[in-house]
Amino acid sequence: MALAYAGIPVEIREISLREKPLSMLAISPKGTVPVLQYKDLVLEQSLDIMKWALSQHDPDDWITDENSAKAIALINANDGPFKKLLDQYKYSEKFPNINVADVLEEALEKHLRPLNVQLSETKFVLGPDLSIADVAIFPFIRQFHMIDEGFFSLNQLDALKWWLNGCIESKLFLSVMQKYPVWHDVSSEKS
Ligand SMILES: N[C@@H](CCC(=O)N[C@@H](CS)C(=O)NCC(=O)O)C(=O)O
Repeated sequence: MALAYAGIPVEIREISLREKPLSMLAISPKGTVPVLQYKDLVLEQSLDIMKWALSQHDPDDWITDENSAKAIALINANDGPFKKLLDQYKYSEKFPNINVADVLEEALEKHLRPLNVQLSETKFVLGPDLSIADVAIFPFIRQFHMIDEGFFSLNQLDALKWWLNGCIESKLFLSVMQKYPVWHDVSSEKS
């Protein structure tokens, strides 16, 4: 989304995580996606890719000197502790010693409710305008919501649900959230 918003043309190579292309591992041996390659630059973290895209072009001020500290703090809370809870919830069979009810309680009290309170006051997580924090966080909230769509209503997370719907229905998200053909290195040799 950040790349599209910044107007940076990219060749998207969708990959199979079960069969990672050697061309990808050659530039990024850690083997996670996304990876961005531009000339000699290789970025291996989503947030680094977002920040780089915005450093090229950020017409609506998604990140500014004023909002960046708060944005990064929210994104770190999301990418660290919330992502851990999301994985425990989403792949609960892999965590037999963890009680899903405890996971949900912690996600609710430490992450979802505070976001809901903020979003009851402002349209976006940092204030009246969309920022890097909204775009970095909502895909994880979307995944959480997809596991049990009744959970948000049950827990009166109405503002959070409203915000999430707005993000999911946005032109920008719809424009990038498409199915792409899976890249195979051999096809590059053929073409
Ligand atoms: N912190 C990294 C996380 C990247 C990550 O874990 N990506 C997952 C897919 S969402 C992955 O590539 N996993 C590798 C695998 O499953 O083999 C980022 O934001 O870029």
